[in-house]
Parts: sequence; C-alpha cells; structure tokens
Amino acid sequence: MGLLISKLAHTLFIRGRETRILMLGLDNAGKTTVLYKIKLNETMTTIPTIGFNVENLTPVKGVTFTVWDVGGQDRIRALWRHYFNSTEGIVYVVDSSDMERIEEAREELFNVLESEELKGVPIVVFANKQDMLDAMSASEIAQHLYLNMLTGRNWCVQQTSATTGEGLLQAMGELATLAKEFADSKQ
Ligand code: G3D
Ligand code: MG
Repeated sequence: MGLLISKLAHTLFIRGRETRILMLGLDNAGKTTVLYKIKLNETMTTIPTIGFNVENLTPVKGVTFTVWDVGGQDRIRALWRHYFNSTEGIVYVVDSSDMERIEEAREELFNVLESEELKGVPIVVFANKQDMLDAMSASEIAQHLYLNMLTGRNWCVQQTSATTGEGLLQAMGELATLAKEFADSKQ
C-alpha cells in the first residue's frame, strides 16, 4: 500500500497546488477503513459538528480528503456549502453486500449531488466489500444507484475491498484522472 499512496499523491498532486477530495457514504460503508488502508490515517482529526462528524485529513502531498457519513442530514444542508466548495473529486463508498440499504445509499447520493457547489464534480463509486460472498458487482451497484441518470459529470464504479486492498489502487487512479480533467476544465 506504500505504492498506492505514492502513486495517488503523484497523480493527484496537480501543478503544485491542493486537490480537494470529498469522501462520502452511508455509515458502515467502509470509508474509515479505506483511508486506513491507503495510509491516510496518520493525521486524521475528527471534528464533531451539530449532528455529524467530519473527518479532515491534513494534506498528504497536496491532497486533502474530507470525509463524512451521509444520511438524515437535511436540517444541516446549509452547512454543506462550506465543505463542498472547490471540491475536485467525490468518492462515494457503498457496502456492496448490503442490499437492504442500497436504496438509502442512492437517495443520499442524489441529495448531495443536488448541491450547486458540486456541479460537474466527477464521482468515483467504490463498490466496497467485494470480499463478501454476496457482494453486488460494479454493474449491479451502478444500476441500483441509477448512475446512468447522472448528467453533466463524469462517473465510474470500481470494485474494492478495503479489507484486502483489492481495487483500491485502480479506484484511486480513476479518481486522480477524473479530478485532474475536471480541474483542467475549469482553468
Ligand atoms: P464508515 O467509516 O463508512 O462508517 P468503517 O465504515 O470503515 O467504519 O467500516 C464499517 C465496518 O465495515 C467495519 O467493520 C469494517 O471493518 C468493515 N469493512 C470496511 N470495509 C470492508 C471491506 O472491504 N470488506 C469487509 N468484509 N468489511 C469491511 P466492524 O466490524 O469493525 O464494524
Ligand atoms: Mg467512519
């Protein structure tokens, strides 16, 4: 995984300035485990705000991650602006083995993406927990999340396992490519 973080940092370290990545997903999707697996944990601080936790990671070679659990947060929508501003890439982590909550995951995803601040920002869905026997595939996750209804932004789905590390390098590579394209398009 040392290779992963160095490759990630190399690809995301765009023109010597910060790249801002927002990582979202329902609680229990695997976000914290993903971060630990790619060794971004060393400087993680959790900021408890009214009703939710935001994890901010001190920049690793110019890449900042802001992480939070989505869900049931309509009343704090006004605060989203603060966190979403100048985001260049979104990671949406899904528990592929949790059929019962996939609809909730879709609703929260579309809620967040309505935000004006995230217009056009590319998204990489991590179809996580692929090590579980009953995990849905990337294409099944895409169908359940209605990803083909997303317009005006690039997206892709990658199968990952934060436990084994499977797919994380590819997923981060996709993220880096899409975030860089987006950043360049705004120049
Ligand atoms: P969150 O930060 O999105 O809320 P966490 O999710 O990273 O805390 O993970 C929630 C639970 O899912 C944890 O289990 C974690 O070990 C497990 N998990 C995360 N990613 C994977 C994965 O890829 N495969 C499997 N099998 N489990 C995963 P516990 O038992 O600690 O609650
Ligand atoms: Mg967490």
